Amino acid sequence: MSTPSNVVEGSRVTVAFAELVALLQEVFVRHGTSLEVAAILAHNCASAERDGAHSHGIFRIPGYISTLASGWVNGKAVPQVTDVASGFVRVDAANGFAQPALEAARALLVEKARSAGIALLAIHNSHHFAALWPDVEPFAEEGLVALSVVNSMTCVVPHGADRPLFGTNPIAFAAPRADGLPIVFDLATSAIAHGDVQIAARKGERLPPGMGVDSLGQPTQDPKAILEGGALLPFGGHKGSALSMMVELLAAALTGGNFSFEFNWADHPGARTPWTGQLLIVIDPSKTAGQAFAERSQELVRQMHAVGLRRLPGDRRHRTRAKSQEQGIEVDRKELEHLREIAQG
Ligand code: NDP
Ligand code: PYC
Repeated sequence: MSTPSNVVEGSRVTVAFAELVALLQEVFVRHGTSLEVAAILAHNCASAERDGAHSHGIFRIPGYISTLASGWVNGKAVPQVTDVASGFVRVDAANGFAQPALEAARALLVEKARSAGIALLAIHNSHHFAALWPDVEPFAEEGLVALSVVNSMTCVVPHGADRPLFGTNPIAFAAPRADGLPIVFDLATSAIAHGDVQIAARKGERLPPGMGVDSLGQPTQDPKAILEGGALLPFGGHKGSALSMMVELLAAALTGGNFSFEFNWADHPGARTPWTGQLLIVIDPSKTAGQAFAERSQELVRQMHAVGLRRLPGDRRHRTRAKSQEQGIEVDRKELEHLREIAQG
């Protein structure tokens, strides 16, 4: 992979989406995944980078590699799909990544959602190390409504408690609308994603107040204090805490996956990917009574803009995507060179 990239300024260069996908695919295969898994993870990771979702783009590659090297995750796992009931699909990800499990079940899930109006996908024995919006947005692109939750690793103190228990537990939602890209939000139920704390620590930046506590349980704005024995707080006090609890119940208890506190990766130094579960609910809104759903969601957006809203969730990401598609994905030159090196061995 020696294609020269365009220099933007200083240490920044641009790379085409297809080139980044191909490069990341080589990286994954080189570090122990099957070609099928590599293709899915590479597309996911490059999409995050393309959309400016930096906490889950190429920043995550060292974590994927160290996890694969530790033997904690099976990069060649073949997911086992079970057709449980008219609206229920289950996948055992076989200690592999969650995205290939979703891919393996996608066609059956959509078929069930279109026939019954709603279908549920329960993934367990899975590792999710990525942003959640790539899992839901494609359903909205084909006219469906999708909701997904995934739990992660203990690092969030439930509201009113003394010690961490929950994961950062994101919730992602996508719905079609008549005149534009789908409406999508994707948010951690912690005050800040763990990935963003790592990025702040790496840059030597302080966090806003209210994100986390140090090892003594005292409020801190120092990301290193949070990472080294401290913990995060849920967003919105008791409300975010309740949502995080819901994610544990849906993503773990309902799927058969681990709660965020139930796995122990201590015997696998380098392991970074939470071994948990994921739930998706897909709804076919063509079954809705009355006016088409996409028209109704467009009307909601129109009214939100009419009262002064400038930015919908997903707008920043979609704008960044458009810029990346036009000009290439902007990345750090050294990071790109490093990817090219590790793709070779
Ligand atoms: P953010 O707080 O950055 O954003 C959350 C959502 O709010 C996004 O949809 C974002 O849209 C939107 N948004 C942000 N600011 C505004 C604004 N001013 N006005 C309107 N909408 C806004 O995300 P988080 O830090 O909570 O999460 C980051 C990522 O981390 C997510 O992709 C999540 O899935 C991932 N994550 C993954 C975990 C895992 O276990 N796999 C665990 C925890 C987090 P936009 O994207 O357009 O900015
Ligand atoms: O950013 O909180 C996070 C996270 C956990 C697992 C993957 N990302």
